[in-house]
Amino acid sequence: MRIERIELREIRLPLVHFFETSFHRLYDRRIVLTRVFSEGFIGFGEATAAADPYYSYETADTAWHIIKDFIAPELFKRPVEQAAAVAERLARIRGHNMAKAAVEIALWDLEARMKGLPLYQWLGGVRREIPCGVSIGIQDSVEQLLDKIRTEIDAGYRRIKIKIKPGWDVEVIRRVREVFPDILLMADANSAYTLSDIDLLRRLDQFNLMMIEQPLAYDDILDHAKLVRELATPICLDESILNTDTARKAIEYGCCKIINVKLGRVGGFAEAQRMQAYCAAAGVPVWCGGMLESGIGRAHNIALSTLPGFTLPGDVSASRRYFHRDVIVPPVVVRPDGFIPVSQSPGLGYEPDLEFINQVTVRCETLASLDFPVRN
Ligand code: OSB
Ligand code: MG
Repeated sequence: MRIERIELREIRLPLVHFFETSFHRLYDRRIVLTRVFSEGFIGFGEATAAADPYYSYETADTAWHIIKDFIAPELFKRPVEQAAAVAERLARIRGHNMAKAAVEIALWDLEARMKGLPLYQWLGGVRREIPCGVSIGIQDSVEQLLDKIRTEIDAGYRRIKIKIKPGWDVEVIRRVREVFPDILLMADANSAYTLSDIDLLRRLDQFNLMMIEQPLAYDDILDHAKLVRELATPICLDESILNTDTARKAIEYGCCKIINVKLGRVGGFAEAQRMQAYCAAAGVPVWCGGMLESGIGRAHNIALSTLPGFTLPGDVSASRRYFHRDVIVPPVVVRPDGFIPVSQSPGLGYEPDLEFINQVTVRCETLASLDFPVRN
């Protein structure tokens, strides 16, 4: 494929409800969308970087910079044989996985459209419906949290994840368990604890949690191995797993029992496929994480969730939980049984709503190959 143009576009979308994690409270999203043009086809992607560097060092602005100044020039040099080979072409750029993924996943969409196949099939997905969980942020009160859990259970979601941080942990989970003794429940700390909190973390064992996600530092794996040995509850890693090699080390050194796979964090579909295959062979379950994506990133997450190893419900939920209006038509809808049926249309399976996207765009820039110049 000869890549002719890459369009970068920043949109802003207010969230239906604020989303609070151990590192910030968020009211709206700044999202960088990508469009890749080749041979009359267009592929769509999304950078999962947030506006701020609190989940990872990448931001919407660093993604823009890295795509514009390094990724696009590299891809314009010569044709890419296939989407699966793009990550290798970009390997010289260290880190910046979300920037890389924003372009790579668009190329997978483009390639699937060229072949007339649904993206999930082109990726080797095996599921025609995916089970959904939800991630519920820290609230102003436990009552508010209980209300939200009730709403999501009633909507059909099959697993509830709540965010925790020091001061919003043991007692909150105790109240949740009193009211909902049987639901599939887990907690995500987003790196809010250290090994000195071990006594507190041990107390979480009494709540029959499916897992505790990323309790310790974002760049740690080894301290997590100590925690794995101290707790009965399985530890899942998110932030600290950046590629198959860190996944391999985490598994070999006993740092986690489960891995959350996010397309942005691992640099795209090729690496995510490799990681899920490695984890499947090692007997480690994986699930698809979320980054409050717009419908475009959400559709990519649905495709990822159809791969063989993705047996646990992910953080892939309905558009309406996040946005009053999504950037795709139709929006992502979760059935009352808690599953999303996977679209059988070519590519992403959802049509980007270009008119609405234009309305919410705050900046747009087209990067062009010298062979295919355009006026900006
Ligand atoms: O840690 O999984 C996380 C959102 C933003 C950044 C990090 C995380 C999350 C979520 C929300 O938990 C997942 C979603 O609903 O998209
Ligand atoms: Mg997480």
